[in-house]
Amino acid sequence: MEFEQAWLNYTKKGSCDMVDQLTYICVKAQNSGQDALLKSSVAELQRAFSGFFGRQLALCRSSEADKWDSKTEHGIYLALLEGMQPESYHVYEENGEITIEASDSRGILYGVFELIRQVQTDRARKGMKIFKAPAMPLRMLNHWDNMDGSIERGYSGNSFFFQNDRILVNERTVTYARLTASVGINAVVINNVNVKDAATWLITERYLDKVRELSDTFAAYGIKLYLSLNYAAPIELGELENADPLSEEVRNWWKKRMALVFDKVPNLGGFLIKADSEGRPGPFTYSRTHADGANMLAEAAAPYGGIIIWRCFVYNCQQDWRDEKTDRARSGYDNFIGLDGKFLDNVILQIKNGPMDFQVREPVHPLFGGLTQTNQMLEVQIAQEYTGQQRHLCYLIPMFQEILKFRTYVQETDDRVEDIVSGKTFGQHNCGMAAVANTGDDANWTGHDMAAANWYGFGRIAFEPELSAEEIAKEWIRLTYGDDKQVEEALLFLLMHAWEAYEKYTAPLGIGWMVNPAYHYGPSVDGYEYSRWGTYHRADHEGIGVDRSHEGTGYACLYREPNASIYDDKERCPDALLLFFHHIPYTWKLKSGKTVIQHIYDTHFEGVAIVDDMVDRFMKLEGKLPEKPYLRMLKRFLHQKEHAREWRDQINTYFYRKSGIPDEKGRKIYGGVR
Ligand code: GCW
Repeated sequence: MEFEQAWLNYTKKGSCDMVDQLTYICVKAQNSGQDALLKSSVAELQRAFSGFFGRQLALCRSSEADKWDSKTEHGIYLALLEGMQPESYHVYEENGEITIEASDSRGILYGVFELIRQVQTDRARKGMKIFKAPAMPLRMLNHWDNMDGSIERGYSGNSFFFQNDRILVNERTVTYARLTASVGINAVVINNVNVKDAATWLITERYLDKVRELSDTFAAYGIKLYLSLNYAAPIELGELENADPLSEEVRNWWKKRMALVFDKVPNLGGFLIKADSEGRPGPFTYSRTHADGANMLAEAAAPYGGIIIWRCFVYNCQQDWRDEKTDRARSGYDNFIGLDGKFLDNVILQIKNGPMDFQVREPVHPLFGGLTQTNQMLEVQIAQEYTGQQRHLCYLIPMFQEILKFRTYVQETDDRVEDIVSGKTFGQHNCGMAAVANTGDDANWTGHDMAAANWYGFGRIAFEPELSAEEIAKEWIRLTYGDDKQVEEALLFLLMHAWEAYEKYTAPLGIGWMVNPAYHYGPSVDGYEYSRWGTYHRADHEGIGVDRSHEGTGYACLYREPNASIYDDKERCPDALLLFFHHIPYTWKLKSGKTVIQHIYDTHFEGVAIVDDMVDRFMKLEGKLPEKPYLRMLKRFLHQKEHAREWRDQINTYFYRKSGIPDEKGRKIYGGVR
């Protein structure tokens, strides 16, 4: 399959004050010839400068630097030196030379991509001085790719890691690694957390040589490869009768297995595990805890520096919809809070941003701020499972930023989610942020060309959470499409309004769901209402919402104060989350002054109007954007325009029929009560 270069598009004009004098790249590091990362760094610079300026930069080792006449020629220096924080870099200009300094070669590579970004955005100026250090230690992508080549919740083609139960390593893999590393992502899980069939065998001789090849390819770009693990592997590989984490036999089995795996793939970062969740095996079968399960694996992986990332997405997916006391939102918290402090140091709990499942709006997961003695990672999803599946535009970075800035009140300062997962709050080093990836083998990688902004943006905020969503969007536009002002303005408007629009025309006020079961696309208000998944809106003719206050399921009380009291109180709970926390009459007045029902009608009309405006603005770019991406995007935007109407009309009609309350603005709502 053909593939494009996305934002590493070095054909667009960039600028650099000193480019006319730059003739060489000089590497100041011992054994630089053997360091794959330094080689990648040099190659990337050469590629970029030849793409931008048609300049072939020659490579010299430090000993040869003198041979260039320093009066007329200058170089870019890549220098490894002691004393800087891991992965951090300096990029600066002095006397016509550009220097990139770091203490490790990953820092050099990130510095190189920084310089390239500066050139592409016309900021590579005389006297520039940039110092950057990543906020989060682990910046990870989780791919849900299956070995048959399909992708769970994949919206951009098939896997480029797997095909017919084989692992693929090719040119596309290298470009993927370059794109991923260019935004500072340093870890990748290649296979689906639902580990079944051939994927269970990834930790056996059948695949380890190929896993090694892939991990070496990634390593050249500073990316550690991780695998998702099948908790029941000892059984499913036909070697043991059970997988009890406290059984000596099972523990030894894992020790031997880890010895083999790390012997074959010494670069491997570790494993991601989904256990006792949605039918996956886990320690519950043996009446053991998640800590027992995770620690068994952690102990086996520890001698090799392996990390065990254990997911907290654990809930009862066999719920009876009649049961109003059981609350899926509580389950992650209830399952893990009692285990705080019981996990080994090489275990990280991976917690979804919200307590449900990547809805367009959810409160922040109460385990953030709940756990104080456990390594934690934030899991977000850039695959837009519930946010338009990469057919609708939904730029998610503004949402992620809200989550990162959320104050947990676990302590007086440095208590935001961002502080926790950066390791600031509790002094942890095994922590960070993971995103469920949105890539596939489509030529443009992400189905919707503009969905690439989520991949780009995720890496950028995990590295530098203080960047604004808008700055990131601008960078991405500039890097991908060049410096045309009209293009920048229009695409920026689209990106910055997309989440708001999507939230407006889909499920209202934080209630979520209302999608077609199983494939999760398109409106179906009652799609999940009478199901076993624990995802209800409880609408009747008087009102809607789930009572999660102290009188209801008590979920609101899982937060620290003042969050708990705010969420618990209908009057103080933010409008955006009101139906998540409370069952509310349609006639209830929101803080905006509107009733709930009028808010529903208004936002649904507004959401569609924003999309219409977005599409109009987009269509003015005909002839300004390259034809192929323009046509690809146009198709999706026209679909979004129509589909947003479908959402609006189904939601509005549903609530009109339920409540019998007409729209006070008299707009067209279909059916029922007159
Ligand atoms: O809600 C679910 C998704 C599943 C996914 C699961 C998870 C990988 O619909 O497809 O399984 O979340 O996060 O484990």
